[in-house]
Amino acid sequence: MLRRWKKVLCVCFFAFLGAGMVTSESPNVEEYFHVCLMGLNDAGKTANFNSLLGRNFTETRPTIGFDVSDVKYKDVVFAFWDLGGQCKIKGLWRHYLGDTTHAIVFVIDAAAGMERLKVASRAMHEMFQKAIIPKELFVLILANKQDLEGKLSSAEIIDGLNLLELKNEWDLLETSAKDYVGISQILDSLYQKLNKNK
Ligand SMILES: Nc1nc2c(ncn2[C@@H]2O[C@H](COP(=O)(O)OP(=O)(O)O)[C@@H](O)[C@H]2O)c(=O)[nH]1
Ligand SMILES: [Mg+2]
Repeated sequence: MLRRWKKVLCVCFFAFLGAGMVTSESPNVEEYFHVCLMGLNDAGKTANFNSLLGRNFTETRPTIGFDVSDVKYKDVVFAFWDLGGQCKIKGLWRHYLGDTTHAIVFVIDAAAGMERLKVASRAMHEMFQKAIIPKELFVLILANKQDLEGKLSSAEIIDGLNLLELKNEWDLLETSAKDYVGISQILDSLYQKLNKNK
């Protein structure tokens, strides 16, 4: 009888050990990155959010509160946060960003003209100066609405946003949420940056 129990215990022990080995050798659990969409009202945050989720971009409506959805890309998951409201409620951004944000996607309406770009620039730099955004966060700028006439060039946006003054690492992509232009590059750019830094 005792022998039988010893055998059972032995089998359990090795089964336990085996399970441990399988766990340690099995692929990593998917990496999870939080990405916040920011920018002035009407820039196209929600439209890009929809396009990233494969929805029709016209499903946009003024975002009330916030929306969050996961997008799986390669071996990681991005949780995209779409903040409602505008720069007027900048005070909320600090809480919205929290300590767990890995990257910011700052959306610009490239077709709204230089005056509007300057407003976006002031809002963005104010956030950085007040140290709401930690220096190590990657910032991806989307020059959105590329499908529209009279859009500013990327060089004009880099200049108008004073991007060269940013301490954070940044990149700029031209997108059209309407035509799904640049949408997969958003995921690729974030993947390259965040996966490398992890
Ligand atoms: N033509 C065009 N319109 C866009 C694009 N992205 C957003 N819009 C429109 O711009 C307006 C504001 O977009 P929305 O995503 O709600 O802006 P948000 O306030 O930044 O979330 C809506 O009427 C959208 O349909 C785009 O890439 N091209
Ligand atoms: Mg919105």
